[in-house]
Amino acid sequence: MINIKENEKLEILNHSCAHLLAQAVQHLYPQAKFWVGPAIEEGFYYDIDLGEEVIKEEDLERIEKEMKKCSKSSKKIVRQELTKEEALEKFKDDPYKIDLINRMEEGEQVISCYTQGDFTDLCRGPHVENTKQIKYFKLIKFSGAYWKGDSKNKMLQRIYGVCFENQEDLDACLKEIEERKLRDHRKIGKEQELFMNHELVGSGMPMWLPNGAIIRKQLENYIYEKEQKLGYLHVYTPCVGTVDLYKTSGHWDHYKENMFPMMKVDEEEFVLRPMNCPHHMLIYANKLHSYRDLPIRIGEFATDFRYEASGAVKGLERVRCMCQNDAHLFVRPDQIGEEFKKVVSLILNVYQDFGIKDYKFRLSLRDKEDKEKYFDDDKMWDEAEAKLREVLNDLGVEYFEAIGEAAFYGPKLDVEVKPAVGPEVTLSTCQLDFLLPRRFELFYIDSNGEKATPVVLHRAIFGTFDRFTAFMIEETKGAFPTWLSPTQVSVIPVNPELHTEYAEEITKLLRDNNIRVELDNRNEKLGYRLRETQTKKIPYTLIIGDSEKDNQTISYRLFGQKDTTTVSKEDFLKIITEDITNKRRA
Ligand code: TSB
Ligand code: ZN
Repeated sequence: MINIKENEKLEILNHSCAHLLAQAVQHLYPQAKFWVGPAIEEGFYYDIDLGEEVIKEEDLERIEKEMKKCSKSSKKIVRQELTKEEALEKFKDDPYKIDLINRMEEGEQVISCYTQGDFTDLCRGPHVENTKQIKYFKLIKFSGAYWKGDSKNKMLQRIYGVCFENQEDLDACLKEIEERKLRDHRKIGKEQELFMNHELVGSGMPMWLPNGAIIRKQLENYIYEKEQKLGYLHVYTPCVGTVDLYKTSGHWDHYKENMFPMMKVDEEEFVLRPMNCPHHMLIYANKLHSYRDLPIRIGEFATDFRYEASGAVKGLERVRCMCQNDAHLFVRPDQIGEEFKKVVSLILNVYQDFGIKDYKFRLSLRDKEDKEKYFDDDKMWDEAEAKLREVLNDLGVEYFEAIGEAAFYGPKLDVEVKPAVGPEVTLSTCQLDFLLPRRFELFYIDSNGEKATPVVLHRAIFGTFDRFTAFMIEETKGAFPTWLSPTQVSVIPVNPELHTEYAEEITKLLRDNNIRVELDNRNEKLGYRLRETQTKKIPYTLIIGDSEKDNQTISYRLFGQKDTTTVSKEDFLKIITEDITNKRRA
């Protein structure tokens, strides 16, 4: 999809279209007050206060019609520059604009506004010259958006749209948006019964249904085996800790707004844990370590709870209760580079197994000004960031930098992917931490017999099983490779009366060989049952009729294909086992 922000002409056009939207809304809702309407990567939006009114699906069409009218009226878009006083006077009845004007520094900027016919908006511009140039647009969706993104403020109505220079580009974009909606893991998750939510459990607390649980178990087994081979030591720890534990780690001071509130049990104060690092630090400290023992890699599939804003929670992708594929690697300073390299190799190796190709490495750094979010020790941060850059340059991976995205305890290398709907998210992460080992007074005995402080790498390859599964659902559009498919084989006797016995024999054979198989001998038409294996996206469909029964063979069809292949039972077992071992898509 075209990134509007990377194309100046399109950015101006989309921003102008936001004004056209505002003009149309003003015609239809005279009470409307406008906050901001920027161009974004995927088009534009406008945040609007409609008083008591709430936008509904059918309103978009009405607004769009009015926008077409405004466009056709061919009004010149005229820029006017104002002093602050003039601007305050002009917009005196509009508290939102007054807020914007007051935030502009005296003398720092020229205050400008743009007028098209009966509509004037405070805006830096630039814009196209005439409304008739804004022709190929579409309103896409709407949502609530708190004023200034703060849930304590009023909820405004946000309307999104896109605008292009010609019909073909608009059509191509709309087609992609439609396709993305079909890929949305929330939609597929419901259709394939992978997970569900219930208001009695709570927002952002998905429950994994049997089909989803199979996928998750496969992911767990897969990564556990890889980590075992790499010398990780897996542990189980409780998903609560005392407030004191999180005071020691620094989470209480720097991560509190992401945590669930404290609960008191007898005299102890507990929190649901947002991260597992403190528990793993204590496990490290449980034993004396020599420099020869390092690196020590402590892994856990660990449940965490985080406060995410209710508007931000999304399916399995952004949850409040999650399970990290976590590990903390305790290393000597001279081992940082090598150990980091191993983590990056593991990430790349896993992505290859899952066929993930579209991702970006992001070097997440602190925001030096933000003393609240980040632990205040410039020297430590400078050292950690320089070291991480050095490691990345040695590795030769391409990355971009993002200020203010680091963890409170150190800089990170994050892997970003783009979900079907919504902004980029982080999957894998590898983080460099000089802080927590100090706070927990961890040490090992170095080669001189002295106490030395280890460095910790925090890493999660899948990120969380939740987010990774959401991503895989979208990558595969729900047609999982055989090894991950909840049902791998559907056995269909052509005539349930005549062929069920042989079909049952095959089902048992497959089940005995650990293949996830279902027998569909319902009294339904063959065509109906075959279609269902396609909607369920089952990799292998076996069609069992007279010929198969007489010759003791199997005829199979792969998902999405029409032709049928006939083989012996032994050969079929070989084919599907190989498919599973190679993690191939059928
Ligand atoms: C890697 N202490 C480290 C850990 O040792 C840590 O917690 N890092 S994290 O904060 O970056 O989280 C790890 C991963 O969890 C992220 O990379 C991301 O993939 C995933 N994640 C974070 N928040 C959520 C959420 N709300 N829902 C689902 N997954 C999430
Ligand atoms: Zn950690």
